[in-house]
Amino acid sequence: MSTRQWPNILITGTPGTGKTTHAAQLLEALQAAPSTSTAPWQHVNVGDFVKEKQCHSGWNEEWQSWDVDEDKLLDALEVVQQPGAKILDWHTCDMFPERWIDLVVVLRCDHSQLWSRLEKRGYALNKLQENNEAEIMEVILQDARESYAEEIVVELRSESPEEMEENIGRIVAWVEAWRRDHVD
Ligand code: DAT
Repeated sequence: MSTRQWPNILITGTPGTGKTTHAAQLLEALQAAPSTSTAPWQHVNVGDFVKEKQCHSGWNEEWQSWDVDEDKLLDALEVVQQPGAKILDWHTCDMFPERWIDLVVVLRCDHSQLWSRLEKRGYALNKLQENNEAEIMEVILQDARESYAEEIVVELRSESPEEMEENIGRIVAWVEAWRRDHVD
């Protein structure tokens, strides 16, 4: 049982599904809502964190990404997650200890829309194909369901600004409910 005063939220999904956009908007919404604004909310983009804290063993040319050193990353993040009120944003969800996370949001997107989002980002064909297939095969959703208790994993569609707004509202309401259940 966590002793956190505020929950940690993990926003995950295939690259391009909208994690960083959601995390930024969620941060604003939580900072604005009177019921949640007293917490020191922070958005932790884990990809950026890996780079900043050098939790990697070098640049992978083939995949155009850092090879993550999981032990280093977990050590560095242990301290960060500890007080709660963190929005973690990453495309991998099965690495974190279960006790760190109170809600796992898995964002989903139609694979052809995802392809064009990632094409705009300039991804190479191997990365486009890998991510397209991962979204079709629901890889992240399955990883989330295998790694966390069923009741804390929610799958949300992220194909339009309206859906994003609705998702943010749902997550803020969830945080309010978490506070009622755990602290108030
Ligand atoms: P991620 O962090 O998962 O890689 P992102 O937040 O950078 O994804 O979003 C990728 C692109 O898609 C970006 O141009 C914003 C757009 N996008 C994401 N979610 C969206 C949504 N629900 N509606 C419209 N556009 C969206």
